[in-house]
Amino acid sequence: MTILYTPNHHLHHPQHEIFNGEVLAHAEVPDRVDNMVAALQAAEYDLEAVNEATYEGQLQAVIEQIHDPRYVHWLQQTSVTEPLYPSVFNHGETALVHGHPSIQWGNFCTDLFTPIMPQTWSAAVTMAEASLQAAELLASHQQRLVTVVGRPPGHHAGKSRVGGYCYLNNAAVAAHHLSAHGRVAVLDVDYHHGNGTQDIFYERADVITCSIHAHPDRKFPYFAGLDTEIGTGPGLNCNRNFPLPAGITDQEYQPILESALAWLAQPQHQPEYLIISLGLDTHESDPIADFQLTTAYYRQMATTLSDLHLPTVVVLEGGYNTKVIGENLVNFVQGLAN
Ligand code: SP5
Ligand code: ZN
Repeated sequence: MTILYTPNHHLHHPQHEIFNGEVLAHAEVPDRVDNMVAALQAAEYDLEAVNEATYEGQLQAVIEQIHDPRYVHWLQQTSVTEPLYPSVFNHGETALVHGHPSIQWGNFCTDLFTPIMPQTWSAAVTMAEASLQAAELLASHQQRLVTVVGRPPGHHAGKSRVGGYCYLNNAAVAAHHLSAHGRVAVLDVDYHHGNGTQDIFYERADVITCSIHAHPDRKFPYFAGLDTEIGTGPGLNCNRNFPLPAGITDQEYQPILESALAWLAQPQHQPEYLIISLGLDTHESDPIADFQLTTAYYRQMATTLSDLHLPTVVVLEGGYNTKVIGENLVNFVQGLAN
């Protein structure tokens, strides 16, 4: 197994998220990845640092194929010296506005949890680069198992609406790149619905998407994640959601995971590559979530995933207990390599 990680994640360090007008400490912090890196190193894994774009032109093209190029250019070119939050949200009734950057951010952002920091682009593009490198290691048959450890996460970033601490959809970068080489399955096991990934591939049959998550009646992203969302056009029946109640235990999660994998691997789909959006916010101690998965379960979860015997890229998404996130990841990685 190759583990790629992104030291550049330190460039992006949001301080605050705003909920119901209240300014709260931001949950998506650099300590998350620092703890994962320390735990992996303590378990004697070699980590390969991804610092810069070796695939610069190709990466830009992939990012602009999965996201609205207007969003990509804007994020890339907007330089801020202070954190930038949206103030007004454009729901598409009028043309894109210009003017104050806080208004422009409202064209593309869905919430007050996802500020643009002075170096957000640099951090996000490194994570996307690592995801592309991971996919290319599979496509070129150099590796069958690559884990990307970094931040910011990506699965809430859709075609032209981003949010939920996500800017560029890293799992979609890997999936889109691999789709040129064979059919791809994306399984999202983050606590939150992978609405961005669903949005990007909703009309495509070459990338099958599936997400297991907290019911959106109860939790972010609220406006997507129902089991009635099954894809459309050529992508009909190529998306599946498993929205769950609070308090899910290991014993309750396991059969749902098995159903998700059976659905992904069914004969009509026949995936040749697997992308895992791995959120560790399903853990019993997560401060913003309400599932009850244990540390030991991540090993079983990964072993179950490895039973598909597909070349696999794991991309890190959420997980906000910075004390246990590393140990949980080590358990997962060990189970995957079984
Ligand atoms: C990648 C990922 O896991 N993103 C999750 C984003 C969820 N953000 C929700 C933030 C809700 C703020 N919490 C308010 C608590 C009020 N008591
Ligand atoms: Zn999450």
